[in-house]
Amino acid sequence: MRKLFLLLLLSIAARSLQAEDGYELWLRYHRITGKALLQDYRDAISGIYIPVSTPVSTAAREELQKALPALLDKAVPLQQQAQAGSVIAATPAQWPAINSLVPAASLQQAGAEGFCIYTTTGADKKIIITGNTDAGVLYGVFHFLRLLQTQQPIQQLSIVSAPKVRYRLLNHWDNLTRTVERGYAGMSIWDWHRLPGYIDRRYKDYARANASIGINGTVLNNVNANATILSKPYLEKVAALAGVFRPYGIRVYLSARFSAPIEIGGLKTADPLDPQVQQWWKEKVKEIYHYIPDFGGFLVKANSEGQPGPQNYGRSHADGANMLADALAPYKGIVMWRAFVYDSKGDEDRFKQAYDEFKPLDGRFHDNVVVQVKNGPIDFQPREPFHPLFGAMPHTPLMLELQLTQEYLGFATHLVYLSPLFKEVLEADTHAKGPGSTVAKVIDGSLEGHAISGMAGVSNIGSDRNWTGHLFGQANWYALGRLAWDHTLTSAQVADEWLRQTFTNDARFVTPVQQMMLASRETLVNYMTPLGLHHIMGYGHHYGPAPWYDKAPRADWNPVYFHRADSTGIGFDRTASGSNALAQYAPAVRKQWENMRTCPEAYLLWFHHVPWQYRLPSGRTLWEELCYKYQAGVQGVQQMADTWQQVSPYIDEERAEQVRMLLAIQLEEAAWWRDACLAYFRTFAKLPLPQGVPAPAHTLEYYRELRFPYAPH
Ligand code: GCV
Repeated sequence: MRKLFLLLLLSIAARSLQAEDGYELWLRYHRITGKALLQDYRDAISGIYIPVSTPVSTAAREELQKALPALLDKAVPLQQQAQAGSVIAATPAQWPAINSLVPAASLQQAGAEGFCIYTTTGADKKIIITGNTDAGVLYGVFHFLRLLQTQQPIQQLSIVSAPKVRYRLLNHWDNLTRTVERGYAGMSIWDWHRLPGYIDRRYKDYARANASIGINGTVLNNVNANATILSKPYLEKVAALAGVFRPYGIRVYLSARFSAPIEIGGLKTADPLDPQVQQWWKEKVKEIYHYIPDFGGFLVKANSEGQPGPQNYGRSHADGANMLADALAPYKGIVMWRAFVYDSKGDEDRFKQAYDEFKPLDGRFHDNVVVQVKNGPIDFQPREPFHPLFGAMPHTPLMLELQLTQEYLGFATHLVYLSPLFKEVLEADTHAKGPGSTVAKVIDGSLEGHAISGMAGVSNIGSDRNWTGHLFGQANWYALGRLAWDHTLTSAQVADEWLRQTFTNDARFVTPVQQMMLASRETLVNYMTPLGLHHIMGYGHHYGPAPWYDKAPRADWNPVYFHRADSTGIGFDRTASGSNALAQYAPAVRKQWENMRTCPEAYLLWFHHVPWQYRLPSGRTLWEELCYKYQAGVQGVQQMADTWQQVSPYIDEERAEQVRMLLAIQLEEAAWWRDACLAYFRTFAKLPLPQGVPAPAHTLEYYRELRFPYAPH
């Protein structure tokens, strides 16, 4: 007996010392720490009852069998029938007793993918996790495990939850070579060469992680697409991945190259109105569904940044999208047609081009087309005003595209929690149908009653052991899923959940780190692009500051195009006296933003060319405020580093050290941003640095001469 006890102690000690490398993400399932709570959970949970064994219910069972014994540190057997203390996971069709235990109205509310979690009353209490479909039950299982991992009471559960958005997707910008465009976490996790024969364990863990946060689709390849993905050998590989993801409710989608009929079909044209082209796509789609019967559909980048598209043949985006949509319609597939388009013809403000091209097409897309719109009009900047297309195309479903990979936000080196950025756009009021017409209501379909609704995040996942390069990048993947499921969750809630599951429930860690996460995005905006500056980073790779850069082959790839600093002031005049991009917004928005006095300070230089000595509500001049913001950004990173040092003792050394090292780099890079930008802008403002803002560490020439030929891009 004593020996057994000693062995148990040893195994517990070994476990808590075990190095953690981040691979398990937020699905760590470590033993519940509080004694009383552990006892409560042990009392409430005696076993698992799952009456059927469909592929999805098997995934749910496996997850419960992995998690419950580990969390409770006791055996939690599979049971042949429900009894007191059973955790039951089933649809009412699979276990009809649910009908008398769970209110019918709750099940109705759960819809096709939602779930209900109920603790029954009476002497033989049970926990019922149910939904109308297997997928709903699986989401419920993951939610239940989230409750346990975040140490919530489970005595009287009565939860109903349904996703607010139907298509909740990751977009991988992964190439067939395994490089990842704008990827900073290693190579692509898709091992194309060894597929379909070799199934990496990661595929399943990827699916588990996604299902746990409600993500139900993944676009496997880069929007700058290679037509080869549509060839037979690659479809077999895609089918193998789809097979791994299916039990987790995840469908596979592909980025389609518009010129594929020429490249792999041997046709002379890809004109969407050409009957041969239409026929080619129909046959290709039929072939795809032969391999992948639940294929989700296509994502398309067309006539943008050199990609082929319908305009090559004098046709419109609607012509192109509808042709693909018609091929997919018999199988219920969809087309996600991207609105990220701009060209270098003419000198029209790049801000305006997507709206100008798409607004006239409103109502011309077929029913299974959704237009995918980036959160802002330029390109995933640290802060952008909401895209003017939101609210402007009432007859077309629009889905929101966010970027998890930190192309413009310090790559995988900077700690930036993106939920506040996501929420900022979701809560922005388009005023399309009067006050309260938020972007969230546009993209969840509720504003205009659209059946298709969606949210996508450009993936930050790669082959790095911890998946996202920076451990805190995991929080952005997590936030995408949670907010796509329920955009009313707050950033604080999402951070709290993620921290508790990923690190510890210890409040001495969770509270300060949650605060640090919540402030991190504003901190980054301050040290990179305060007051509405945008797109002033290094050319091509987008690494580091280069506000002086003016050598790009296109005007609108140059930082100088965007900040327009001169001796009189700084900023892009987008009012009626400038490019008039503001005219693309509803009158209520336009009115507020077109006046320098009422325009929110955060967007000031997005819309106005502001004199250096202009006095802001703070009483400071624009120049002073710019300097203070840059300085505040650097101080913010210093605070993050200090906080991290204080809380490190509460977590494992390996992860604490990883984050510490990255914060030290972030601090250096924040100071670099501040110094380089102020050294440059000072040449126009010709004003002294205000008190408290240190002189740049180097000359402007020094910063201008820095080169990074191998920066990831
Ligand atoms: C996939 C930006 C990025 C490109 C990306 C493009 C897009 O321009 O820099 O790498 O291409 O956006 O979203 O299509």
